[in-house]
Amino acid sequence: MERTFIMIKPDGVQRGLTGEIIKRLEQKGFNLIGMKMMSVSRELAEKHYDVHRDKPFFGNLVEFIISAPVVAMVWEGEGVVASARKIIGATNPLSAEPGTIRGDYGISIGRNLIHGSDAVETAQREISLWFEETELSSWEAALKTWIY
Ligand code: RTP
Ligand code: MG
Repeated sequence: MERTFIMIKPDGVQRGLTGEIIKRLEQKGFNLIGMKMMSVSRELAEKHYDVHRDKPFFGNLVEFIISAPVVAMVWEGEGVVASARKIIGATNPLSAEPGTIRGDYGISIGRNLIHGSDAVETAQREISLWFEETELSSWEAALKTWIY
């Protein structure tokens, strides 16, 4: 089953959007299989955003992610990587469609509330960076009887 890594960034946590964000993914039908609120080390933030290391916004991005706690999650379901990106919306909240998380709640590209893996391979890398396999739960029994 496909998995994606979702992180509610410090602004999403501080604006009280954790429940709303979880609700949207949950009601879509995806399954939450791991979650932790945590302070992020500089090392982890830099590894997570390694692909952006040479971009001008890299320094500010890392400082922001380590500035206050985030909620790190793993979600599972058919097509969850691409679907979660649609639910999240475009990187710049001003361009994000209404009805998406960023479109409904954000205005600033540097404070866009939430991260979602951009491809299946990226998701695998990010999940192993942020979670131990033992921190993830199985929905196997429930899925057989309820969802599929
Ligand atoms: P994310 O990785 O956080 O889920 O966001 P994304 O895929 O939609 O966007 P990405 O291109 O991966 O950029 C990562 C984060 O860097 C910040 N950013 N700032 N021009 C800028 O100032 C700029 N561009 C990107 C955003 O916070 C973006 O989420
Ligand atoms: Mg990205």
